[in-house]
Amino acid sequence: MKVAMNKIQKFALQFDKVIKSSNSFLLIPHINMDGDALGSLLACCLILKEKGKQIKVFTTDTVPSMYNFLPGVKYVTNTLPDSEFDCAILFECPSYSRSPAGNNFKAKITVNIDHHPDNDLYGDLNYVDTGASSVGEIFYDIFSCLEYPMNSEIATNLYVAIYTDTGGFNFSNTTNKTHLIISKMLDKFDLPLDEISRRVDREMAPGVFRLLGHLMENIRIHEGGVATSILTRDLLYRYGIDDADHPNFARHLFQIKGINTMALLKEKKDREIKVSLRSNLIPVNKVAATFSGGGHPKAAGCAIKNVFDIYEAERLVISALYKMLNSGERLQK
Ligand SMILES: [Mn+2]
Repeated sequence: MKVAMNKIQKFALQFDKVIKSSNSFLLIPHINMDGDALGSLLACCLILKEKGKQIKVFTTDTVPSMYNFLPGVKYVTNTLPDSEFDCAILFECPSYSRSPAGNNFKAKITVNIDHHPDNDLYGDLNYVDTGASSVGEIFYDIFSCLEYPMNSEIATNLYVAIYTDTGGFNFSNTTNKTHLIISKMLDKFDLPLDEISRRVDREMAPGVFRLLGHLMENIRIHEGGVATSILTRDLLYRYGIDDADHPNFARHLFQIKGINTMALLKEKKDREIKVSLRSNLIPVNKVAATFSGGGHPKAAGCAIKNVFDIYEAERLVISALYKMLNSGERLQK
């Protein structure tokens, strides 16, 4: 009996053709890489290295310290060669504006793999599955379809990608398939789960921990279940924290009973305000889009420029959130 090929199998075969016909690869995670972008990228990097390919990993960011232990992290660089690559792979960059290289790289073929709903399909080869918990889950499927040999280092990277994007298997993007993938990996490989979750999730430097305490103490609760939190440069200085080292505070702050939507505003160096949005009631990716941002319906982000200060940005965000709340539009169940 001939079984019809599903979407991921079709894509995997095309991906395999590109891998086979290419020798040099440029791998790019999204700006402000997270565990999913980095873990998926490093898993792919190690697979391609095993195949004897030449790999260059490029970002303009430094690797957040909690991911320093990931196998293959030494391959991450901040230099982009002028030469042409056979293939560029972009990891969850919905558009070139989310790529640290923009589209200023030379590649014969560009592959775009993502799970964000606002992906604009700029690649020669695109795979976007908004139902996947993480890009890590997508790569697990691709490697499995193609029977690419995995090892514990590759599995560690995929595990971290899936673990971080599902909030440790807590968020609603966690499915039976997510657990099945984890189960299959744990069946084959002895992964140090406690150490992984401690390093990527629980552990914070003393100053970071105290800063989180400050943010919790000073969270601003507004009408209708909206909360905002303000992280100024001054606070970073007071707690002795390097900008590159923030963990994801939004998740820790979004735990107040009765709060359905929250915004964490962070003051960046050039007076830009970065905003992280979370909600279990309204699609915050649409709110982020009004400030040229994007993301997932329940977790999104944007940057606001040309404001007088972080408090002006806060007022703009609160008013955009109320606009969405008052429109009656709700997250789809
Ligand atoms: Mn992701």
